[in-house]
Amino acid sequence: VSPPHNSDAHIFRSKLPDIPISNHLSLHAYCFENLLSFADRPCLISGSTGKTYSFAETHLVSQKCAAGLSNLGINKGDVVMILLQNCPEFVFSFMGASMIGAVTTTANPFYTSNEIFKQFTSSRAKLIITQSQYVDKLRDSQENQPKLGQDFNVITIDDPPENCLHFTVLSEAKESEIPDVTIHPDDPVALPFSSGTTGLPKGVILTHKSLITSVAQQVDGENPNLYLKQEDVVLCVLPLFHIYSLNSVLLCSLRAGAAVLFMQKFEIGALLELIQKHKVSVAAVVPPLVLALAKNPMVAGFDLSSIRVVLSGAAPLGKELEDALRSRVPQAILGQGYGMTEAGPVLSMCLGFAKQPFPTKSGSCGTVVRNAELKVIDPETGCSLGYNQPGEICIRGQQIMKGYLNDLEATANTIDVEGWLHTGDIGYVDDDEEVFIVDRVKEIIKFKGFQVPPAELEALLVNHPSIADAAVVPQKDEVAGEAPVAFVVPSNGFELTEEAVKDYIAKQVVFYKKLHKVYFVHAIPKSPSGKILRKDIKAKLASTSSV
Ligand code: 4UV
Repeated sequence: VSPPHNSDAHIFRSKLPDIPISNHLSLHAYCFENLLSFADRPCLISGSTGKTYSFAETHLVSQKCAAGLSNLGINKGDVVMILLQNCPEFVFSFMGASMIGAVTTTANPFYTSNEIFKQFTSSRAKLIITQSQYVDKLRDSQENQPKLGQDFNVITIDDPPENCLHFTVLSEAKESEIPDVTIHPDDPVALPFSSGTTGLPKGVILTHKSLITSVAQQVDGENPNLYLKQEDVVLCVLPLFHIYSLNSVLLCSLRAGAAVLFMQKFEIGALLELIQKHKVSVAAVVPPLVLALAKNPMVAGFDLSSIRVVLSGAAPLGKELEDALRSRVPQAILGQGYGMTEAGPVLSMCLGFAKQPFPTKSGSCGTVVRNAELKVIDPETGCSLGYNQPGEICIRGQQIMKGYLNDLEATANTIDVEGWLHTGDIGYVDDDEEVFIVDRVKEIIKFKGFQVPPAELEALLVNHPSIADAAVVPQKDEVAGEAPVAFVVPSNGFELTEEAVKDYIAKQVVFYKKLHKVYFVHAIPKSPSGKILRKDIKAKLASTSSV
């Protein structure tokens, strides 16, 4: 299908001028390019132990890990799975893999065994780097799945259980043994999983060029869009397995010379302690964290005056909430970033974070990043729309994914022949070039910013012997933003309870994919081609919950 004639497309650009971007480099060379000017400054700080690695140490241990991975038989193009909470070893492993041209797929350590193996198998990973507490899940593979010790190695960053290796096989290898590899800018370096606009989670191929471009769009240039200084302490509480934290917290800080403070798991008291103790200056958060910072009474007992920037992203942030947080950290600039894994990930970023900032409005998701083009199209006709007209947001630039792993069809449905990536988000650009997101036309449900792919839950539901058909849609939730709820058609003659269905799903998925409600119905509304009519179900849901 040829796209509609778009030569007259209205294309939105950043207010910042384009800059030269060193995306001919490899990602590690780019991130550590300016290392010598801040070699001895703190780079990685463990929140729990206080242990700090300087930039020079971080670089050196990453090189050792590169050699160690190579010694274990990992070659250019091979995939390594990182299954870790936030910690320095995450960084050493990721950068080390990059240095030998290997690819990292990042997964949530709270995933169930099945969720882990789905991603592990689909990405054809060769090795898992994790913590001993998660190893039992890795022994729990099904008959047709790969076996620990036999088909893949496991490395733990703490005491290794039976048949596992200790992280020192990587971190104590000789950096002189790094093999000589040639890395092409279009080679993959990261493989996060995302369900995109439809279907099951898929491997998103991010290349050296895409990630360098995205980081440069944020922190490079004389007037960086996201100005990070060497004196900054950047909070890393959002999980590094998600692209938001990996890119905008870790990679951006490495490039800019700012310190990254790791917190393994969000807990408000510990978080406030850390902010006060380490004088956190930049906090990357998601709306539920904004809620905690804005509303939790404990906040009043801590000194948060070091915070100069709060970046919120991954889900919509209400204006009232933003204003409530402003009263808690009046000295800070609050703003949003808008990202999507497939987009590399950042599409737009608040220009209030720039070195020479622009005034911005609350509720906006920022302005399209520099060196990129954004357009808004009419979802029906595909024609591009002008200022203040809502439509589907599309993005084009060198930062977007190369495509989905082994899925040409899904790739073609997401990136059109003109190179535009279609986000499935509905939004508009206002007269000040600020992007506002108003709706989502894709299936994905966002629970606290985490992806919940309805197709995955629907597949599990119809696997149940007493369920004939099912559909999963989002329901509004005060704290989480959205939560998944199911419409279920029981098979003829079977009795099913809501609790039984909820338990059945809960056993198979990570906590944020659990069903919050189950509605029993006689049929799932579908189009003639068999597609679930999610709009109709959502409308029905809206009318039932208002009764
Ligand atoms: O694929 P994903 O899980 O990716 C993300 C990435 C978010 C960010 C945010 C700021 C950054 O600086 C950054 O590096 C990465 O969430 O989910 C993509 C979908 O999440 C919704 C939207 O529907 C995307 O298509 N979303 C993301 N950011 C926002 C948002 C936002 N600020 N406001 C509303 N929805």
